[in-house]
Amino acid sequence: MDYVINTSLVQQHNAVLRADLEADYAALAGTLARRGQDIEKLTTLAQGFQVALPSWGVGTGGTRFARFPGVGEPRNVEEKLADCAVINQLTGATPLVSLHFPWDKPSDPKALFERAKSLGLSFDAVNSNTFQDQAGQAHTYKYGSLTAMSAAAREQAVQHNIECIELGRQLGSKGLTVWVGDGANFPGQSNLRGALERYLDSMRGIYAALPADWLMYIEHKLFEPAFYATTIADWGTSFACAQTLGEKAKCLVDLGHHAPNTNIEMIVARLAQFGKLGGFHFNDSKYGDDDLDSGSIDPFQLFLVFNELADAALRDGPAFKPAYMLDQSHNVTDPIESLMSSAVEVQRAYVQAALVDRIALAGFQEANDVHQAAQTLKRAFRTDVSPILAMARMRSGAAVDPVACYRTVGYRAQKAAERPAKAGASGSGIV
Ligand code: LRH
Ligand code: MN
Ligand code: MN
Repeated sequence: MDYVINTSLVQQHNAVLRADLEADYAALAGTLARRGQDIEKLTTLAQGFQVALPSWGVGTGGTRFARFPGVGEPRNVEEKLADCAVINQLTGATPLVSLHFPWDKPSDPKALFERAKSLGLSFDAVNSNTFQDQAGQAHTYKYGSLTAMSAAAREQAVQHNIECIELGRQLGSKGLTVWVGDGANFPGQSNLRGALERYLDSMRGIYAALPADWLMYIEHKLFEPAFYATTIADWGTSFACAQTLGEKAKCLVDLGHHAPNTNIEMIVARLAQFGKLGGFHFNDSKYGDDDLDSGSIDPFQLFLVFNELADAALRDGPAFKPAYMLDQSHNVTDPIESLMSSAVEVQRAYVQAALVDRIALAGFQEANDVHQAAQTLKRAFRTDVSPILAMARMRSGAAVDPVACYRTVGYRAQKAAERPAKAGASGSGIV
């Protein structure tokens, strides 16, 4: 395998931190043992955790006001993969990459597949893009894509999604994520029911092209770019569409795609209960679609989401396996640092949720002991599992402290020299 960072540098970094980590780990093992929990099981669990990286997250993002590029940004999909490989090498938690077409459209899918493989990476769900016009396309999406009044624009959008499936198939992907920005900016602009009928009609065409072992993830979002009525605005609409389309259609929950204060963990519980929870785009947000680093604003919410996932996994067994992906935009931090920290934060929530004493919790719930039920969750959430995560990384050959290691090896400075800035270059294409 091609390691992007010299493995002996990672080992040197770990050697310096090893003694302190072992002491912290032993102390936590003692605390957990008194609670009847085996730290080794939790470390094994942490080592098995994976969350996919968004290819569009490794370049500096931007807002609709400006983009302030960083240095050494990846200029093509191959360079994006190299950055993803660094994140995976140092965290040991991100061996999957989610591509976005046409931003990441490979000229030679087989060569890209091989390149990813040599870097220890493979591909998670591929994302289609009908929220912006592509160079040379015949019909505009200005007034919608899968819901457009123009049958030709709808057909073009359907064909693009089918092309994404074909590319994804060659890359070993097993899923297609469909998010459309379709909607209305003004009351009266579009017939609300008619738009959803057209959406379903278009989605049936895409669904029919899915290989047998693929899933289609329907991603909802409250608003933006449509500011009055978004066609797939909420989990209810997403659920109804997934239900209508069939078994292979599931709902994707992007944490930032809800109104502030929405009880997202309850949405997760509902979708899981009815077999339609397909996966996640993890990020954090204060307002809406902020795409901030996972766990940076409301880590308790992230924990509560994983608490529902742990409950669903217990109830449904191995059949329950939603796809975990990050979807973030980094404007003022180094994207590699943000993605590493975010992967660790999602992994942290996963391990903390495994700490919940579910038998005690069920007992408190049955006895209506509200205070102790709430404290049972809080006890797990307050436990600092950092030594477990660091030990999991060290045992997997990753870095005890990924960001510190990344800074020490000077990867960004090296890329700054190798990848001179391109005027107007954007990681995501969204500015
Ligand atoms: C839409 C979204 C969706 C897109 C990505 C770039 O806001 O979350 O997942 O594909 O951003
Ligand atoms: Mn998303
Ligand atoms: Mn989003």
